[in-house]
Amino acid sequence: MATSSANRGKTKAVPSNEADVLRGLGNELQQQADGSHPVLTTQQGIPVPDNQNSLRATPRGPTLLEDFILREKITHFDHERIPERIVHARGSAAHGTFELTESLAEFTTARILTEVGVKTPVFTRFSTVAGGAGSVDTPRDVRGFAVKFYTQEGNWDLVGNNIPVFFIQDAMKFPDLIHAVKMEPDRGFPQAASAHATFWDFISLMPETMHTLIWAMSDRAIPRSLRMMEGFGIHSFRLINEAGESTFVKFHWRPRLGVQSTVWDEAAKLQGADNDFHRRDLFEAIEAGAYPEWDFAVQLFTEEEAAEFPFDHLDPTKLIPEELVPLRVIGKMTLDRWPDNLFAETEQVAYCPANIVPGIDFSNDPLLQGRLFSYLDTQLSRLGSPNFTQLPINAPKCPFAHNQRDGHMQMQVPRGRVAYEPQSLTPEAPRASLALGYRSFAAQDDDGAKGRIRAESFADHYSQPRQFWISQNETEQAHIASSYVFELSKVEVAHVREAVVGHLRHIDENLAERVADGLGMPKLPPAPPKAVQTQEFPPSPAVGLIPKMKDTLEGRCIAILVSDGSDGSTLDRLRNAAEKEGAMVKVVAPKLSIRLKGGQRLDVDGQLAGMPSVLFDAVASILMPEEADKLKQDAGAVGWFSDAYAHLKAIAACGGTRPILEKANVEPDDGVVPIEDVAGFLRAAKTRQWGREPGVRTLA
Ligand code: HDE
Repeated sequence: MATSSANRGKTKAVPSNEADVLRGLGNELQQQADGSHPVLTTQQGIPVPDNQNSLRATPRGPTLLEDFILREKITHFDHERIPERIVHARGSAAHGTFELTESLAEFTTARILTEVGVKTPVFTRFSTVAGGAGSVDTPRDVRGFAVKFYTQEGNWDLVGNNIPVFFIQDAMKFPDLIHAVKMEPDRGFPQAASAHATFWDFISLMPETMHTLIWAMSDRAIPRSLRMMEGFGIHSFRLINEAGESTFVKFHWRPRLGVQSTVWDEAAKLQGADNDFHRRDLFEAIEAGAYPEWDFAVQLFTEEEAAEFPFDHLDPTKLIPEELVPLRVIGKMTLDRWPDNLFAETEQVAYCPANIVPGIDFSNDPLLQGRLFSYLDTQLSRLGSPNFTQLPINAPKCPFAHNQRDGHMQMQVPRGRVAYEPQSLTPEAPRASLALGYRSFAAQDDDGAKGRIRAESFADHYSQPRQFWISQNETEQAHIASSYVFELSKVEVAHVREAVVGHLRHIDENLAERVADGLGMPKLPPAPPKAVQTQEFPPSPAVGLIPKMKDTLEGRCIAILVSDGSDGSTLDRLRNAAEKEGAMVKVVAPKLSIRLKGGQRLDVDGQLAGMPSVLFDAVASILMPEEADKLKQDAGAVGWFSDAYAHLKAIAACGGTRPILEKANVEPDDGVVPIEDVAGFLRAAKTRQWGREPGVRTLA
């Protein structure tokens, strides 16, 4: 596979297959076009003489119906859109590789999990769930984390999320959940937001949502970067070994850059500053050669061990605490190539949890079982034909042979008279192989009668949310309580707000009190009845977020504000030191081109008004006093500093900047340092100044 560095800087004039065709024909058109580019043609290959004017009867007369060039162009344009995904419509993706570092041969025959050192191509798509394809990147939402492994035994899709549990226990409830969270059908808003009545109405009536909900109210749902998110396969799957024995497995992705999130005010402002914040961040990192990497890890456990868990592992609203079953890192994924074309790849890729390879099998998780049906079904209407598996992004990269024929948009030309089995006419036609073929685990399920029944072992809805809550530090708890307040404050129906706070009382009285107080409730609403007693689990440090932030400048982006008269050597010193530690640096100024002290011209990366500080992890400023005095009058410039301060970022500033800092109410603390203290600034830029928060924000 070509690497990004090999591709960087090259612009493709024509899709490669088109170029091949032209070359293959030794087309004269190539020569006519002076060899530097091909001649523009219609889809039928007819050269286009003029791409500006349609064919008219007279210069001012009507356009002629016979203008096949115009008609073809407009017709194609009219059909360029396909239905967007019903969920996960907004996505960003990249190519890369997966490399196994530890073999699981004891547990599975899957070659992708047994052949150490083999590099398997992958295509990974991250997404928000609720918003449409054109919605923003930074709403509060669960993120999709879908990986297609093009293995030597066929495509394996691990279609996961960045939160390890899901809202509901049964696929039957999925359309209801999604109808509730999407924009309300009569008014068509809000877009990409869960803070509205229908979502919380559904939640308030479905106690099984409580666990995923508390994760979604944490800062996990407002990630800083797609590169800094964990990924989870959520459901239990099975691994099957040579002897046909099964071991349960949960799959995890761990970002090498550590986990990092934004704070809510920052996420909200990012929606205005840059719709494409996450997509751009992923693109820029890959283009810069800072390839995002994740460790791949598994939790392995037997049926007997599962029987001892104080919850049912087949219930997707439950996770298996790492303290109970530790993670075993077995591989690494690196994303190193941006797609050539968003539509052909990111949009047309079709993930499906049912795409699975020999040696891996499903579990009886009822949510997983429903998913096994839904994805292919939706893809048939989204992509319009069962032949979507022939699209380059979906086609396996291993040899394949089948008897599926015909259908809309058949791109292949299958040869021969045989498209069935058994047959005796064509010895080389494909045949099923018991030895190599996929075999389902011969599970013995014999624990009750048929019926529309929810297992009793699925009835405990509050113990794990409580465990999550008590595992958070003070800052994380304050953010969680505050997001409940924010979201519920947008729900205009009092009984829904009260019902949710009632549920929170089963998780933690203090949480319920804080949310009730934030909403101005005169007294705590009653807690609803619950089916089983809440169990008291010990805290699970692994579910925390702030402790998983990494003390590094890698993946961080630092802005340096300069203007006319700024000292170039101070700028260089800071920039070099930051870049040396792996940070990306962008120079910002009131104008796109400035004159440094000494008269030297500098073209900067962005203009101040278009580069608000929410786009950066830390900011520095090198301003002459007279420039700072001017900027002091500009609310945007003052906001650049006050936002960085309120979002708990490190700030380095020269003496000249002081007037704006004062106006922005930036007060000295460990994260506000003089520009000369490069080491101190870079140290502070690796983290957020959590201790500053009580002074800048009222939290629940
Ligand atoms: Fe999905 N989900 N889902 N989902 N899901 C889709 O498939 C569905 C669920 C996830 O980047 C759809 O091709 C049902 C859990 C991701 O293209 C659809 C249920 C998890 C993506 C669908 C679930 C996911 C999807 C929409 C409950 C985490 C984006 C378009 C039974 C483990 C994949 C499409 C991409 C997409 C159905 C629940 C993850 C409609 C019925 C749980 C990452 O088929």
